[in-house]
Amino acid sequence: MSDSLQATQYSPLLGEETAAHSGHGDPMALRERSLLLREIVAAQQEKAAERRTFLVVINIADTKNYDDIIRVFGYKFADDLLNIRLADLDFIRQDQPAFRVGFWSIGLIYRTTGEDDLRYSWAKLNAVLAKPLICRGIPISIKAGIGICDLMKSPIAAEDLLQATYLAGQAGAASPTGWTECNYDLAEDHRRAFTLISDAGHALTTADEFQLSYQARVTLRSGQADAVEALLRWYHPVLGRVTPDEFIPLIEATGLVRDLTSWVLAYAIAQAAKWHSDNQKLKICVKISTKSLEEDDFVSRLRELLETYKFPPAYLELEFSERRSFSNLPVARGRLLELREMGVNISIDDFGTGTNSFWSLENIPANILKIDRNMIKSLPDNVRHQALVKSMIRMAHELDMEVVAEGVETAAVRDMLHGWNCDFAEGFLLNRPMPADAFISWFTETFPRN
Ligand code: G
Ligand code: MN
Repeated sequence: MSDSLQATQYSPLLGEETAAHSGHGDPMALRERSLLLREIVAAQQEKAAERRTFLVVINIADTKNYDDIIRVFGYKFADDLLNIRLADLDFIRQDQPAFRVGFWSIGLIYRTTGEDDLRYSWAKLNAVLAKPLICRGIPISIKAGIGICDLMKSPIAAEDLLQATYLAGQAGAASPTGWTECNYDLAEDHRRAFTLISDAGHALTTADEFQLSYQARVTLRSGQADAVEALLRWYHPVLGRVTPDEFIPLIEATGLVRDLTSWVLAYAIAQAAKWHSDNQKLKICVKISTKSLEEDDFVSRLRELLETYKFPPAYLELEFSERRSFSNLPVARGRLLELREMGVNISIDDFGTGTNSFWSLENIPANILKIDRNMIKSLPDNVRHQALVKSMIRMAHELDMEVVAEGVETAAVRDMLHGWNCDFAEGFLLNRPMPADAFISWFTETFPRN
């Protein structure tokens, strides 16, 4: 009971009370989102050829603006601000009801008969949203955006449509016109992301959805190879092969990243231990999410794994991407130092692509530097990259680090790197990542032991 009372007092989107106290004319009584969904379904079924029907979502400000305003001025001010803008927008309610879509977002169904009409409406809406906003004498800068969806052309479910149009509204804030059309691909992307997140937990318990592929690392000085990188692959039963670039960030946003990291480490170490027992003493490199490193028991779990498989820590390398930040650097640093102390190798992956590579060098206690493949790929015809890579190698050596070049695809690039004293190379020139059995037969044949 008191909940709904509070909502009326604190959310101007619900109308009456707050609008009255802020004193800005007739309040805009917004209807609930569930009612808008019903309207969308009804509109999708209309077959009136002479009329066009749109779903319009107006984001009065983006969420960043909203957060900033709350932080600096507080809720009451934010409510007043919103009421001023809602009063400006009152004209849109003349022909149709408006619905509450989010904190500072409203949705409506807009029906029109002609293009001119349409253009006029968007222009008028934009003009209102672009008006300077002054609240209690303070000019406030917020960026509005409009998302538009043609309901006559939209084949997907109402809820997905609303989500996609809301996202279009966010994109609208950045577009020169102030609005963008709903992008079904975006809605499709979100559905796909949701499927992947929902299925990841189960996939970890099945035998072969997640798999490791292996790619060798060659020592440029000798032409021999004694290290291998384990690369995670996901073969989804419906979506097929999904790349780590797609699923890792999704899983990192959930608690599942812990299970995934454990899975990868267990499989990689078990596999390498087996190769060791077959007298193929390879060093194994595994990429680890910075999130996992920050788990309290990361080091103890790893220690346990190494003991279980009697695997020497010096044959393990953990890679951390410089693109991913650590949310708690002192903790992460402490863990990395502890790992180094145990004899585990630490590398900075994707080096040269982050926004602050010097920061990584200064703060990540790594003994290996992996130069990102985008820098390597372009070497033959990019003199700036040549200068950068040469300097990176020299700098890493001065810092007592060894250097790996990723994504070496041609002999020309390999020779260039060798000439600059780069220590190791990985890439398609040597081999494409392969499943364990295929990899080890290829490896034994390519690098026979004398
Ligand atoms: O930066 P990271 O270690 O996450 O990159 C590994 C990915 O790079 C793997 O998915 C692997 O398939 C891919 N890869 C490995 N070698 C090459 C190469 O020579 N060229 C390209 N384009 N990709 C490569
Ligand atoms: Mn890597």
